[in-house]
Amino acid sequence: MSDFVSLERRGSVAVVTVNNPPVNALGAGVRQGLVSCLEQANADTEIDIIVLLGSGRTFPAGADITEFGKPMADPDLHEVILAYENSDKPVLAAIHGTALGGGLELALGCDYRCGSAAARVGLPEVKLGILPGAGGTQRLPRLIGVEAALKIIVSGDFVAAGKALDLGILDHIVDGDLVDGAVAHARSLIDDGKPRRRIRDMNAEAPPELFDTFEKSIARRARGYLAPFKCIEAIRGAVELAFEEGMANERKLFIECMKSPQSAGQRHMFFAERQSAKVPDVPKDTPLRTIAGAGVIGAGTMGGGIAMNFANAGIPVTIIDIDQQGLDKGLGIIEGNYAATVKKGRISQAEMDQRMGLISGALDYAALAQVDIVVEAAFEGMSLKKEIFGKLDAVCKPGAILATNTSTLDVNEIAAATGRPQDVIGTHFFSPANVMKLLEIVRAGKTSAEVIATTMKLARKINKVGVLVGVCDGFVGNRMLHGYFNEAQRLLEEGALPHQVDKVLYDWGFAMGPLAVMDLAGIDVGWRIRKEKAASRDPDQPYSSTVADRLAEMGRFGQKTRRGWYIYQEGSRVPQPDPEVEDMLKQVSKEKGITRRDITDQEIFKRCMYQLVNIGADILDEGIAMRSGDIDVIYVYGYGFPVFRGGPMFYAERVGLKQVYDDIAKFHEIHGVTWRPSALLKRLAEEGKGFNDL
Ligand code: T1G
Repeated sequence: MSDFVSLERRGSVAVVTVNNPPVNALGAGVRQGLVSCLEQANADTEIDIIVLLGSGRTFPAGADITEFGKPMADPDLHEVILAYENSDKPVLAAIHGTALGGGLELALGCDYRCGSAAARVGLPEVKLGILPGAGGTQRLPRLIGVEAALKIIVSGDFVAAGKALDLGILDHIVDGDLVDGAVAHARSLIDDGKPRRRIRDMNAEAPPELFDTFEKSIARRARGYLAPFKCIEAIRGAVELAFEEGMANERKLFIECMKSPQSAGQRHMFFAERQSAKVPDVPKDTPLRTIAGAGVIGAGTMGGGIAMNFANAGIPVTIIDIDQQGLDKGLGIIEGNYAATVKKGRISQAEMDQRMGLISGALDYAALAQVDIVVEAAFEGMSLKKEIFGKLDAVCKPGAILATNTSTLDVNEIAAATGRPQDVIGTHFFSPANVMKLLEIVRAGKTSAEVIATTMKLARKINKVGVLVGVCDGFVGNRMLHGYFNEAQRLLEEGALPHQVDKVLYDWGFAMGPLAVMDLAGIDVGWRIRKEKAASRDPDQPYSSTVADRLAEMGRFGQKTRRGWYIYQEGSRVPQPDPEVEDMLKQVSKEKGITRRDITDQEIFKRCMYQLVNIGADILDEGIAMRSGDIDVIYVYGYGFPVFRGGPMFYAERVGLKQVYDDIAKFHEIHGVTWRPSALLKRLAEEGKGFNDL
């Protein structure tokens, strides 16, 4: 018996229960308890069979990730699984919640596995930059076949109970109470004289070309990653080596991945994402408002995507637009998006119909009188937004949350256009809004704790990663992006070319380089915002144009005009260098008296990356972001920053803030005010501290 594992006897069935909330992670205490309870059950002559399960919300969801990098206390997970595999009496794993990683590997060490209908299983270690290191790459291929195991292990995706039964991971689905059902099933296994079944004794067979084919099939989406390919190598061992050799090979590859900077980055992201959901100054017991109905202002690209999020979460949503034509067009695009998803087999026609049934359109704001939240997604203009919020203030019921999808404007100023600023908040979605995971949630000066807590919770409900930030120009993501884009353009004025700059960031792991991103987002979008801001700020202040503005003035708006920094062939999104752009850059350098020079890839990398870090440090210093990890989550989920690099702030931490500061100080000397080092960065560098020490 231990604090973490209990043993109960139900007739001739021993029930071993793991109790280590919140997810029954297989920490040291659990491992010790599992072995001692097994010994007791095996020593008990009354016992015929052992049932293993987890208490609370789930079967063990893996090894304890917080133990990684620390000396491992005995017994390690291998020994625990071996003990269960060699148990004198048969063992039935009874799964509910999520049996993941080491948890599923433990279950694979048992003779039989049953589960509740809502259970899910998986080996998501690849998402932590590692691989299943307790026999998963050896036992799963033996149990369900190599191809199916490759898909599960390399994707890291969870498998629902029904599918797990079809694949043979589960042998039986339990209806009703899990413990009672599992004990009854255990008795039937004994009564039916079911044989012991050790997966290790089974064979894994596959044609050798399967692994090469599979590797090719993941090459594009696993670009830059280490772990997916190490997973394939380990599973190949299950086919080509004897069990023990395959286990040793798995161990070697596991340690290699665990020591990799990639895994450090991905593990950082695992915890940073969970931390980002916490708002220290909003108490856990803050009352939440019910969100049973939503409204969206604007049936454009963003409005349509936002509405789909609500419908996907089962929340009825009404879209308001200024005219029927706009409304019909927006609803038509939504229908088209769903039809494309049905075609890809990701949702059924019935699910599409159900979701479309939750989306309605209207021209009159009165249709929003009873909704619980409205998200305004109209054109990015302050006067228009104020007008809209004035109307919402007049028609929406007391307690309705009034949210704006602005990506740059002052949410305080928008809130001031209502008599209820405490109910106003920013919900900055990313395009395409029904796909991108990030939701930058902007707390304004008067936003109430209830509205913050409700919106953070809603983000999870609509399957977003919500990160809370303060109000400033461009909030966190776009403010940093502004510096990053501008530095890329300065590099172009000094001698670099668009494809050179983009290749550096792309090869490092970004989904796209800065110039290709500008072409995708639309060069004209930033241009119009910059012009509007310049006009509203100081009409007499000469507007410092960038080379991007020169492109816009040439009518090169990016992919939408098939000309931007690159040229795009009809129907293609493949960027091709355009000599006309190179000529324009040379012209601008000449006008600015800049002698163009060869610029190294390393300088390009540092100048782009350290703009993100330096501005990120200012944002932390100002309290616009609560944690450096929040900034990392924003960049990985919103801006295509490679997850295996852990985010810009984590990356800087790994380089060492002293080194980063010294490089920035040098850039400041050479390139001037755009490189004024962040005061926080300077302080941490001098004190030999990191962002995590904050
Ligand atoms: N170890 C330690 N803490 C964990 C944990 C784990 N494996 N999983 C979750 N937590 C913490 C988490 O940080 C949070 O803490 C709380 O539990 C609730 O989590 C040898 C080596 C299970 C699907 O990768 O995917 O086994 O923030 O907010 O949304 O091969 O957690 O409250 O302080 O995410 O309901 C493999 C990781 C490990 C699964 C639940 N296992 N976990 O999701 O809650 S590697 C995984 C999840 C391994 C072996 C290898 C999810 C979840 P706090 P949560 P949730």
